[in-house]
Amino acid sequence: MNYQYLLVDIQEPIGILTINRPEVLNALSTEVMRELVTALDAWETDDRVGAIVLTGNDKAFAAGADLKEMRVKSFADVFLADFPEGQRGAWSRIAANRKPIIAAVAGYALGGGCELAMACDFIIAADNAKFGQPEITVGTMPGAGGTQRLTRLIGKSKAMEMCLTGRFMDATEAERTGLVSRVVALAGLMDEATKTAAKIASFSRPTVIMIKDAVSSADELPLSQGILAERHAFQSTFALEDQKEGMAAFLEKRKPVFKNR
Ligand code: DAK
Repeated sequence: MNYQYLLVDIQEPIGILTINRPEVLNALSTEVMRELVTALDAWETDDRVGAIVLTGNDKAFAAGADLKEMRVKSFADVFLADFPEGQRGAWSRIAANRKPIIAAVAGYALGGGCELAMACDFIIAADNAKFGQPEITVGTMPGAGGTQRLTRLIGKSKAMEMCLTGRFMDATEAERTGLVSRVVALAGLMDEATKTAAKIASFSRPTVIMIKDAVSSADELPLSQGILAERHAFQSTFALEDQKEGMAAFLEKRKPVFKNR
């Protein structure tokens, strides 16, 4: 598959997707999102890929949905087509991908770009990263999870302030508030992100999926149901050869060899 706006690189056991529209700070047009969903859907069932890094360039992860594309649309256009047409559900589909996805964010992650980073499983940020939901400054509002995922990640007060003022948050504040898992020097961002992805991909794949599902459900489930679902998933890992191998390897003081079985 040839992509116009994505660089696609499989370095087994990980896949690296780079949004490549630098002239407009990686603005997320319908076509960019279509390509992203296509690539991520393909990797969901690709055994060569155990974890994914999604990134942009040093200046921008993505500065939002494409304002040029949106500018001319009427209410009837966006409502009837459930705009962004072709992007419908894209952010949710990315969040629901079974493979862990790390957003490696340098520069701007704004609007739909911030929402895209938050739809990933966690964010590693470069020290020049800037996050924001500036839709209000262009007369609209977040539409792909900004009011919901941001609020769950950093709490109502800060999310409300960011969505109502369009203020950007720098990397230090993003780490302090829990929006990102870690901040690293810009020069080391991809090294850190790919090493982290490779580490995840080295573990038992079924276990990785169960952990991703369990953590992801924490936002949706009441605590007692989440704890129960977690316990049942934990117990089901005992049906895996990899659980026997992992514990045997520890006790025999050797590295485990996981077979994803
Ligand atoms: N769209 C289109 N072009 C963009 C863009 C964008 N979001 N952001 C930047 N560009 C373009 C600029 O127009 C400029 O193009 P030329 O003038 O060179 O042709 C080029 O990128 C470089 O930008 P600047 O010259 O502005 O660069 P600066 O360094 O001076 O400023 C900036 C960087 C990031 C502060 C600034 O570009 C900026 O404020 N950009 C707009 C940020 C923004 O407002 N983003 C939110 C857009 S609304 C939904 C899904 C998603 C969404 C909604 C619904 N559903 C699923 C329902 C999302 C909505 C949004 O994201």
